[in-house]
Amino acid sequence: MKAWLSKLNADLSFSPASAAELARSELSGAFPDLSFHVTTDPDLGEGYRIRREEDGSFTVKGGETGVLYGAYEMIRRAFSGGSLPDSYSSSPKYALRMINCWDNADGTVERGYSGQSLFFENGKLTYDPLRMRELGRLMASVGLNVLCINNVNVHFPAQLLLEDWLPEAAALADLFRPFGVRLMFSVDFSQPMRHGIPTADPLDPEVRNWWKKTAERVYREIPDLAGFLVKADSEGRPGPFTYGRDHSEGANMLADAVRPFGGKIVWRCFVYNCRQDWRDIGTDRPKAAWEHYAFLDGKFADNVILQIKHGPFDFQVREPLSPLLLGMKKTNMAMELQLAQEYTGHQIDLYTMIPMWKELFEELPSDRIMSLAAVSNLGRDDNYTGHPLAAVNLFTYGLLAWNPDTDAAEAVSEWIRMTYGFAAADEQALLSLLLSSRRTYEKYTAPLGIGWMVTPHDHYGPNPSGYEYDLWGTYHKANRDAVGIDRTENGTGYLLQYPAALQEKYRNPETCPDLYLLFYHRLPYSFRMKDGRTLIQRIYDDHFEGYEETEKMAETIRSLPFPDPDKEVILSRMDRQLYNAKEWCDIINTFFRRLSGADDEHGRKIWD
Ligand code: GCW
Repeated sequence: MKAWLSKLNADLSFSPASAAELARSELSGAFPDLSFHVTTDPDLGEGYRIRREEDGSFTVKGGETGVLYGAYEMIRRAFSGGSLPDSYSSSPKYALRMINCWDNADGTVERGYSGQSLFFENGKLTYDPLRMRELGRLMASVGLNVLCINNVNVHFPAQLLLEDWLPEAAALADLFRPFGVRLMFSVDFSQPMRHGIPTADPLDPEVRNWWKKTAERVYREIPDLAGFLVKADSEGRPGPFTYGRDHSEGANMLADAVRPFGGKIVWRCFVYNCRQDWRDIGTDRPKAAWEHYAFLDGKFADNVILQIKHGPFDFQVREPLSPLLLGMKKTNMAMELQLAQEYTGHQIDLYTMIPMWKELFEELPSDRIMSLAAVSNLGRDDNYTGHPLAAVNLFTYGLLAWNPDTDAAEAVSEWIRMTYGFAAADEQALLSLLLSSRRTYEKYTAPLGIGWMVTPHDHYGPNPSGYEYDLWGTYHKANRDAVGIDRTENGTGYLLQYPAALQEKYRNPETCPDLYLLFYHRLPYSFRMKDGRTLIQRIYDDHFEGYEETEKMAETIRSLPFPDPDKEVILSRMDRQLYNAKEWCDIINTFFRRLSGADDEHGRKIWD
């Protein structure tokens, strides 16, 4: 399966010599009746210019990879029913458009819902070259250019990527290079200690030297490695805190090591107390990233990029924008998204993400960040993404990372047309279903921004108090009168981490947007929403609506002419989604009814 490129033939049995050669062969394969002049100009970098000449031929001029992106732009246009441009030029908004795989050396994928790893098996780096080319092609076709192949939780023996496995890793980098895709490795901050060095202290000369030598060796084998990705002092990972050092000291030490080779250190900011006592009301987890990093603004080296999850918690269905993304003015930042549907339906439930990403950019000026990263939803399944319709998230993520002004509906339609080529009415039906799928999922799961309420650890399906007395700092504190957390200055003070305009937007429960209400406020069930409904009624209504919308979605899905083998997977997952939506709807409504004692005004069934 070649996902959205299945209509496009290409011989991937051997590696193209260069991106320009690949561009030429893709164009002649896609448009056998047209002629092309593909010329490279290094000054154009990843950008390109397309021009239709008087004789009807096309000139595609760009940097080495720019021509490839130009070729795929033409292909995407034509294969999604558009016409080829007379003149068009483009270059990416963000230099690094990254996919982070959470693949382990044993072949499992942390939070993976598409089968085993594409890169690892039984403690070894091992891959099918053909699939690697297919993947490189998929990534290039939507402008993605960095692939971090191993989990940020670096479990042994994944450290060997920088050691014994370098030759195989270099061969993998060779495979991806013509597709404009550069590898990245997640590194273990304590890795020097595997080599007899008694410490990983970033200021220790021996440690610094070890990383320098290691970087030299790695870059000798893979000169265009994008850099290292680091999860430090986060959920039990080693990091600079052990040695009384701060994160700028840790990141800058690694940055020094990769600087001579043009490498970057992508340093994740997912640092919080994951051993919180639920009785401790002085700690509010969403405040953590700001508290750990904001005071370090300006201290990071110029080749360090702080990678910050889009929200202050952890990829919940609805979270406000992380205040850190607005707060750091003198630091390179990347926003981290998650294509893997950890909290959003495990690639069983339909959940198209681009409407959510567009909302983030309403509050985040696109120039504030210099890069986008997304946790991969890829795996060894034939269709790569487990659910064939989950491929829309990979596709649209690529378009958005190239240009954050990408229109959500246009991007999703383009994916549908490339993938299925339905008649107009079917296309429209699938488009509106995909665009509304996130809202539907949101309605039947945790209400109004409160988040969590999922089955612990697995994170699929409802368990309203599963995390309530746990260590993770994710509490809703529902009792018989009220639910939610006051995060204003009268409560935890989280809201004060934002610029004044956003504080204003969320401060007052009367004016706070409904969908964020319980993230920012603790409110009685009798609270009157803007539309006059009580809070408890709104919770019931959303849940019943969420389930009804899922039933309609299932009808639409059953009526659409999906080809095999997609059809079978889509239909069986839709049945599982229906079951899940019903469980969520009934359990959440029952949970709140038992607490509040409030009846549904419309007399619908809520269990005693
Ligand atoms: O919340 C957690 C996920 C972990 C993940 C972590 C992270 C890779 O449940 O599986 O670990 O986020 O982002 O580091």
